[in-house]
Amino acid sequence: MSVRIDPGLIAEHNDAQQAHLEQDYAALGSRLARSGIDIEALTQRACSFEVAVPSWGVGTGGTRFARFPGPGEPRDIFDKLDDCAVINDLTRCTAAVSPHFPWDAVDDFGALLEKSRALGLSWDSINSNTFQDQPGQAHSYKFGSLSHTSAATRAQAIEHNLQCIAWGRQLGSDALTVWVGDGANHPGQTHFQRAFERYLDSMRTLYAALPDGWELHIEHKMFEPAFYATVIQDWGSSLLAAMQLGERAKSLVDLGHHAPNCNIEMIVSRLIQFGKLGGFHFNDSKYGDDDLDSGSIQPYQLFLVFNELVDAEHRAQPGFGPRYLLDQSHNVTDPIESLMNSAVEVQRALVRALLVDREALDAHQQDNDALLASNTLKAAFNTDVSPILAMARLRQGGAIDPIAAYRASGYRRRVASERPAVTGSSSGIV
Ligand code: LRH
Ligand code: MN
Repeated sequence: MSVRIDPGLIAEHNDAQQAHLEQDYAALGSRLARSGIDIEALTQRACSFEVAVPSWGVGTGGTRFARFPGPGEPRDIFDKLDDCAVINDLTRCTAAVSPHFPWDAVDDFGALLEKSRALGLSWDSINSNTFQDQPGQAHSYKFGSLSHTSAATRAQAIEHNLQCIAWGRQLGSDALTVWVGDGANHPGQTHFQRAFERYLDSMRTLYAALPDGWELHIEHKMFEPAFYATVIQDWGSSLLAAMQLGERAKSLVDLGHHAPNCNIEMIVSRLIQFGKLGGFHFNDSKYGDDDLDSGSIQPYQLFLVFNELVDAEHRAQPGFGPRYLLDQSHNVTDPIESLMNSAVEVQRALVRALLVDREALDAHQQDNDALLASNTLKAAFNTDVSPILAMARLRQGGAIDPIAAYRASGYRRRVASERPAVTGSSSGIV
C-alpha cells in the first residue's frame, strides 16, 4: 500500500508561503542582476540538480555502542523505497536510490524494479559489503576480504561483488562502489605492499567483469574498522589503484574518511585534473567518520568542494561527471528529515558555487591578491540562496518547506502504525 505524501497537502502548504517566496525571490533576483547574474539560470540549474540517497540511511543509524530505533523503522528495501519517495516528493532532487547488498537483497528483483518505477525512483551506484560476515558464510572477513591472505576468502569476496553487479544490472544501475574494511590494528600485522597487490589482483577481476558503460568506484578511508592501517587508506592509494585498473576505475570521496583538517577540496581538484573523480559520499564530521548531516558542521568546506566542481565545469574539464550520493547515519533525528535537509544543503553548496565570479577570481589569483580572491569566494558563500532552492522545489511540485510539509503530513505517525515497532538497542551503523 503506497503511503505517498498527498500532493494536495503539498499544494496547500505551498499556497500559504508562495507570496513571501516570490517577494524574496524577486528581491534576490534584482540584487543578483546588479552583478549581471540571471537568477532564472541559477534556478534552472537547481532544478536539474540531483543527489542520490542511501537505502541504508532511511533507517535509524547507530554506533558501536548502541542504536536507538525510532517509530516506523523500515523493515526492508520496499519500506525504504517508500521513505525515499517521500524525500523526493518534497525536495524534488533525490530521484535515485543507492542500494547496499546484501542488506537490500531480495528474491524478486523484478518486483523491486517495479516498485521503484511506481515511485518514480531509479537506482544509483551499487554498494557491496565484504566488511561483515553473513550467516553461513564459508570464509570470515575478520582479517580482510579482497586483500585477504587466503585466496579462498578473496575469491568469496570477488564472487559477492560479481553478484552485486548482476543485481545492479537488473535494477538498471551502472556503477559499483567498493569500500573494504581491510587493514590492520597492529604494526607488523600485515605487509603493506603484498596486501595492496592482493587487493589490486582482486579488483582486476572485478574491473574485467564490468558491463559496458559501468564504472568501478574505489572508496578510501583512513581508519575504522582497522585502527592502524587500512589497505585503501587515502586518496593516494585509491588513485594509484584506479590508475592501475583502467579508465573506468575512479576514486570516490567520502567526506568523512579523511584526517581532521584535511584539505578535501584540493584532493577533489587533483582527482578532477586526472579524470579520476568518480563521485562523492556527502556527509559531515567534527572528529572521525561521524556520518553527520551534510553541511551541518563545516558548510564552508562543502562549498569549497563545489567551488572545485563548478570550476571544472566552467573549464569544460574532459571526462568530468562525478556521482553525488549522501552517506550518513541518522542516530538522533528522523532520517527522512535529515536526508531532506542534507540534500538541500548539498544543492545550496552548488548554487552558492555557481555565484562565484570566476573571471574576478582568476584575476585575483593571477595578481596574487589573496584577500580579494578569498573575498570573492566569501561573497558567493555569504549569499542566501534559499529563495532559489525553494523556487526550484515549488516549480517541480515539491514543498517550499519540506520539513514543515513532512511534519504536517503525519507520514511518520502513519508508518509507525503500520510497521512493527523495533525495540531494544542493538549496535552498529544500521
Ligand atoms: C564506510 C562507508 C561506505 C559504506 C558504509 C555504509 O564507512 O562510508 O561507503 O559502505 O559506510
Ligand atoms: Mn561512504
